[in-house]
Amino acid sequence: MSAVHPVSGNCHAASAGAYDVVVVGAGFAGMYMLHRLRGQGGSVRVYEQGGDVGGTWYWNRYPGARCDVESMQYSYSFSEELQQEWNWSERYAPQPEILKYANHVADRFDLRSDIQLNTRVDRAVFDEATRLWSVTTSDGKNVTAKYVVLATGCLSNARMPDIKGLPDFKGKVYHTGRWPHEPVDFTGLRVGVIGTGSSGIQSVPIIAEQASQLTVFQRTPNFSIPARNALLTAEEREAYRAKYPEIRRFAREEARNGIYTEMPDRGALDDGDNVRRSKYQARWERGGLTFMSVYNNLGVDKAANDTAADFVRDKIAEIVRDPETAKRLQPNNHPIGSKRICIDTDYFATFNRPNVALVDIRTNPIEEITANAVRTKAGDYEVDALVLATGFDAMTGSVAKIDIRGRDGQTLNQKWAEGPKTYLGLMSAGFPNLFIITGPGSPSVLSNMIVSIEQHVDWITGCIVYMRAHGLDTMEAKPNAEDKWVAHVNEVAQTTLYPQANSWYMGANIPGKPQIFMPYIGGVGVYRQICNDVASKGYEGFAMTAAEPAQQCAAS
Ligand code: NA7
Repeated sequence: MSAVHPVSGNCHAASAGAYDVVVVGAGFAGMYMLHRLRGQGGSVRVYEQGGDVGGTWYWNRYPGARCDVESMQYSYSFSEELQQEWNWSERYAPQPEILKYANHVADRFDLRSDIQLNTRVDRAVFDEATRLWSVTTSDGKNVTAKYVVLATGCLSNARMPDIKGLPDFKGKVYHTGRWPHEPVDFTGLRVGVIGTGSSGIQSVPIIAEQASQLTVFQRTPNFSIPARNALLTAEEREAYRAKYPEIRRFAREEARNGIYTEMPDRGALDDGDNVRRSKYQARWERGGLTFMSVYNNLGVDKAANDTAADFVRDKIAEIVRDPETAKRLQPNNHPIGSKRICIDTDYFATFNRPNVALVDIRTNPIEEITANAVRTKAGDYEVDALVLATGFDAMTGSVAKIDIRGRDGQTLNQKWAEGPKTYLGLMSAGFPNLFIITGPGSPSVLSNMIVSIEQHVDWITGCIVYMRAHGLDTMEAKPNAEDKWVAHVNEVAQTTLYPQANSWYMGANIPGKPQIFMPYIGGVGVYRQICNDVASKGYEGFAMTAAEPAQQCAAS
């Protein structure tokens, strides 16, 4: 006996191994996608390669790992009960607490029964005859799905650097993005950290406290602002909660980056030196990412940007006692904010410790790793353990690992060979009923990820419900709408200072990866409005086909 499925509107969902929706990944995006689709009563299967839910927070367990968005804002807003009952302990939640929250959400909303852990999706092939996706998983199983949602995360494909001799190193090697689940103790060891992005900057002060000697290998110095992390008091939490309706509304509709903060109405050059400096000083003391919103033109005007960059460079010189080390730590090859700005606890001060050394590998490159040392042009640095804080194949890396084949057998990797192409960051032409959450071409990593995740999940859910209500079978981006969107994303990026940095936003950290500015920088409020307008015009720019009679259920 077959039944019309409430979500898909077709019949296949009733049989085993046939789902309406397959979701890839059980991080914050995959979990909320499941929850929302459950609300529509559909059959959903989530596959997660990790041993538990949490996505990036499951993998990134390195010392000092915490979110750079304040915890009261880096949290789901879809459930009033959840946001009122969960007690964040610190201004910036540490990784274990965020993981605990993810687990709490999985239990509270009873999500686990539809999540299959320890299972990678290896392949997804669109069948033109049935208009279903055939999905192959790492346990050798094959299922079908009308829709596939890639909730694979933007910073989930950890990148091992291609350094000669690395496999011959005799000590332990750790990647920050694939940190072991057992405790790692560096006490008494000589440790080398390669990489000074956010993960390096967060972990260095903690590793320095344990290691007998820590050598930090820096290719590009980064701008970092003090986090000023602290315990949250009950009063602070209550004040936030009382204001949640306005905070969440602002983050969704008005903020550029999905974070509730003041919106500056002046440019940096509108103030004189003293006023400007005192404003930067106030933000430096407050701490956190909002340093960049002191003025409204730091991201677009180089002269304005220089004033903020100079301020931070001066701070580094004040904090770091050895002038040579301070100079090497001062970023000088990109505008502040054009690489994701870091926030830290005592990063620069850590270089005042007698057991910490900084090696500039731009002037003194790493030649190879030997059995017990990092060999640079100038000599060997003996180490017992290596920490690779070398980042991720960002935004496209995890999607590229899946063999995705759309119409005419075209793979997504072939289509994206010159850089990712999407319409609204949500779909790619030629790949019907395949959605991407926070994909390239959407604000994604330029925003508070949870705000962007919730927006995409709600939009995709609305779309699936619409298709069912209208008896529609497939939906896909029209090539011309996609081309226009790609051009728009690029055009907006070019009006900013972002493309001036060799960043992972540009794919510049991966040798051979096409250099295209991947996220949409128009702001989350503007972007949400665009997506809503598209939906309200009957999904303008998307081609939709009606279900064929053969697909209707025979008899019940
Ligand atoms: P990032 O920000 O990509 O940082 C990686 C760091 O590793 C960065 O300093 C790189 O230098 C350096 N790197 C990368 N490859 C090499 C090689 N081969 N040799 C030496 N140094 C290298 O990753 P994170 O994990 O720190 O942070 C990612 C995001 O997670 C962060 O922005 C937050 O949003 C959270 P480079 O700058 O490329 O010269």
